[in-house]
Amino acid sequence: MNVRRVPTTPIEGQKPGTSGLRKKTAVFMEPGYLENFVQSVFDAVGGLDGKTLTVGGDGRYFNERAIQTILRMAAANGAARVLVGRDGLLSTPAASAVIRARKTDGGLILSASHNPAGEDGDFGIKYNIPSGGPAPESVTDAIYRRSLEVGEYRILDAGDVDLSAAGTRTLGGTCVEVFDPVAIHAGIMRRLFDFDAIRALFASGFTMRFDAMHAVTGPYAKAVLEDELGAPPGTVLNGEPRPDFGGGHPDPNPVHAGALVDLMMRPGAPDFAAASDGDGDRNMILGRGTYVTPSDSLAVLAANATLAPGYAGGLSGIARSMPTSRAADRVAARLGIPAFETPTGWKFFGTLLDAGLATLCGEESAGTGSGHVREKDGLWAVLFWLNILARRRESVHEILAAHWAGHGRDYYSRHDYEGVDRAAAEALLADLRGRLAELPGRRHGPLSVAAADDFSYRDPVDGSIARGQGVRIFFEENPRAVFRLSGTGTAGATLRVYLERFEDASGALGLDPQEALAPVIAAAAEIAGIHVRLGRTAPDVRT
Ligand code: VG1
Ligand code: CO
Repeated sequence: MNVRRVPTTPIEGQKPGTSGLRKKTAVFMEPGYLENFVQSVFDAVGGLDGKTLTVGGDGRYFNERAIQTILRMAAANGAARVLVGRDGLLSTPAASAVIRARKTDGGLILSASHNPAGEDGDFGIKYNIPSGGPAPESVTDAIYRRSLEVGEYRILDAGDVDLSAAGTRTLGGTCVEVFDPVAIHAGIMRRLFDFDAIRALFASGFTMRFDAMHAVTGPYAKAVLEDELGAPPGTVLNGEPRPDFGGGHPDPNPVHAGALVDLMMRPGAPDFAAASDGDGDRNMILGRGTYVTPSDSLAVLAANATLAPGYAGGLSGIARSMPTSRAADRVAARLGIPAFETPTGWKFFGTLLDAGLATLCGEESAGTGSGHVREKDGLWAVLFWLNILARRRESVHEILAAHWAGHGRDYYSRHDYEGVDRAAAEALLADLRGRLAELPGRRHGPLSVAAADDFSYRDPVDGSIARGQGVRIFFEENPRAVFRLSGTGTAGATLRVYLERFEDASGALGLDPQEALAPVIAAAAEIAGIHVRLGRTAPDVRT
């Protein structure tokens, strides 16, 4: 078979954001765009000669076409072997698990996570390193630099590889191994959690709904929850992956998974519910009449971790992203283990996990995970909760209330202003950064500013530094407001405002979060001039 060398020109705007490269699907489908990025990855990691790669995606529109292109390019670049999930499907955590279990030289994951899919939607691709985690900035920068200078890409003149059944095929000199995407991941879950206890919980009549949102987790959730743990058929909702995710927005939050939240707030609701995102790395946790914020979820998992066999020996440390509430820090302090605060994005947890400094990690955006893989893992979090529920035999609400009664409550909400003018949003942040020194001492309603900074992080393992990771405003009375711009959008800009306030165990623990946070919300809007600068009076999404 013939290797073609096709000239390629640098394409504007390939700098990967918080998590890989994301663009409109139409951009990825432009001749040479995907190819330029893929060749840049291969070149930036020192070529593919004799190497083994893992490839799979969340099943969105263009998933299989992109994989066929990547396979031909991997073959033309001399790869020895490529592992591909059947039908080209692999959730992000499953891809991480396969890279680790099979010790491949990294992998390519095709996903734009929770961003809507389809011809008019978004597409994305990211390279994960051999540890199974997202590439650190040193690697993404090298890929970006290469994408600006790469002169040609190599591709094999060959037909499509059959991905519809497990088995081994050859493509030029490369072995393409198609495998069952569910098995490796399910095997890890079986070792970490008390499946017998969870089976007994379902057998006792415990009811649950898992909303896969027509994205990649459906097959994983059905195999584990229904087939293996005995949850009745119908427990998994929207379990068939579709190229357009059923026209939905698979972001597991109270707005985009609103139907599930409504179901759980009605009389006669199931005991437990969860939802996952497009690529299966996030989770939303609900109990009957109860929404668990992702920050609280991380804290509850950490406080109850020893109930799960995989964590029975205790935790080495807990890491959270900076905008995540400080609830997990309180658990770490109680357990006498270190707490880490990292910038937004899972890649920052990798070094801590590799070094064994942290066992559990979490982000306020509904990502939780542990050292079992190097990505956040939606189904893992759901099984962890089920393990805790099975062992404690209390409701989600009771577990949460007991947690607050023991540790106090961090009232928390994230306000997103979506699709705003990029220049206006950047000006808002730049202006805030310019005024950091003037803010302390200022009063805003009942609150006065104690300190303000722009978060920067020094990785305790490799010493790398990440600056400008978000403006933090601390108030005397303990609340905190954080401002940053999303790095995962593809149109305009999204301003994220993270708001929190702590109430100790003797305080009011049962307030509505938006009411409890009202003074912080008002102070944040005033300090940043949100309404004037963005022309918006309210956020689009509150989580
Ligand atoms: C968002 C979340 C962040 C998460 C990232 C990728 O980033 O806030 O916590 O790590 O998405 O998650 P941003 O820059 O838009 O705030 V996923 O599920 O898209 O891989
Ligand atoms: Co995701």
